[in-house]
Amino acid sequence: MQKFWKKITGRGESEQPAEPATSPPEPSEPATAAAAAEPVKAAPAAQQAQAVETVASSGAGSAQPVKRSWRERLSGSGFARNLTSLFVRHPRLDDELLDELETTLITADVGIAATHELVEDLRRRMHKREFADANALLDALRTALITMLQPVAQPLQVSGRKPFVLLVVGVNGVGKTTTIGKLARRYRDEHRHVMLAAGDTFRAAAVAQLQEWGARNSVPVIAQGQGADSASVVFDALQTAQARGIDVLIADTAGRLHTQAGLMNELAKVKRVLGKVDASAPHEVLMVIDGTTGQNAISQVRQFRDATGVTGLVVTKLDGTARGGVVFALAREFGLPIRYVGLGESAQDLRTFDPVAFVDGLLPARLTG
Ligand SMILES: Nc1nc2c(ncn2[C@@H]2O[C@H](COP(=O)(O)OP(=O)(O)O)[C@@H](O)[C@H]2O)c(=O)[nH]1
Ligand SMILES: [Mg+2]
Repeated sequence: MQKFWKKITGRGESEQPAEPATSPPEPSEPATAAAAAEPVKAAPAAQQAQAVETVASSGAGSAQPVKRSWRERLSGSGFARNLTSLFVRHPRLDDELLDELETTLITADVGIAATHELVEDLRRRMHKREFADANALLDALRTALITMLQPVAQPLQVSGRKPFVLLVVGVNGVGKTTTIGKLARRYRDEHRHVMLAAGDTFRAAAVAQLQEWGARNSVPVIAQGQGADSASVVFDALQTAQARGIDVLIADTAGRLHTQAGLMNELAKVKRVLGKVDASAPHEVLMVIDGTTGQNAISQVRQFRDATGVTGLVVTKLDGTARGGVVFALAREFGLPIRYVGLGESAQDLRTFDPVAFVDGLLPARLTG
């Protein structure tokens, strides 16, 4: 188990103190003029440590970068390229095409059982002469892939509660903080009052990274120093959010602590503490998964689900990866809603999960000849 944990966290222990604050690349957004820090008193009942809040004054919402299509974002991924080249190399309907399709899907981490089922169904239909040509088979594949994803395409509704509390969990490096930054931007653009809580207190850089996203988007960030009790930061943030009539509170958490059990305990505690302030909170436990980790994602979800009661997923880094098939494997294995997917590093690249756009981004449009 310990070995597995090392594997999924995927980074050497030694790198941790030196890790720089990742500054999210958003070249089209000019740096905020005056990132006037506005210190705010902690809510009265907040626990011992004094919360520090930073908020930038303005500068958000300037020139919007062009939002690129799913196909543009996904066509460069290894998965899409492999699918396209498969149909180019096998323009005719035969068993070889299906054998290679099977290999391609398994290589992309769709999962052996799901792939086998899908390919054998296509094979049976092909032998019954249901498909006139490879285009017809491509259509059937498209439909089958979309059908696998449709049940998990359940967008997150954040309007029902005030504040709506999102607890974001997942192993180190998967894109939690980046996703929170992108969500802050999205909800703010929807004219909601957003607040962030820097619950990853394990690494100093994590707090700075969240504060930078907050400053960039004029969204307040509740933070305490490195090493502070994560549950206390989040507790404090929820009380402050309630007092200020915030619409959406998004809490970041650590993806790695000294031990795996320690992390799971901390996350469970954070969740419990939120429940003390608002019995219905958190309203969403959003688990972020790195789409390039392949089948490993399955064991990660199982573990976080058991410890924190995950209610929704975000799959990041689907741009560029050859292993994006894990989205299908996750859908089949857990049936948990996939709320968003990450198709790149800028704020616009976090998309509400859309199975049709996703599958169309992966498959070749139409075969010629
Ligand atoms: N290409 C790509 N990179 C991403 C995406 N989401 C996050 N990243 C990058 O992944 C790295 C780790 O992200 P971070 O948010 O710090 O992960 P955390 O440790 O889970 O908080 C950063 O360099 C991000 O820019 C995505 O959708 N696509
Ligand atoms: Mg982080």
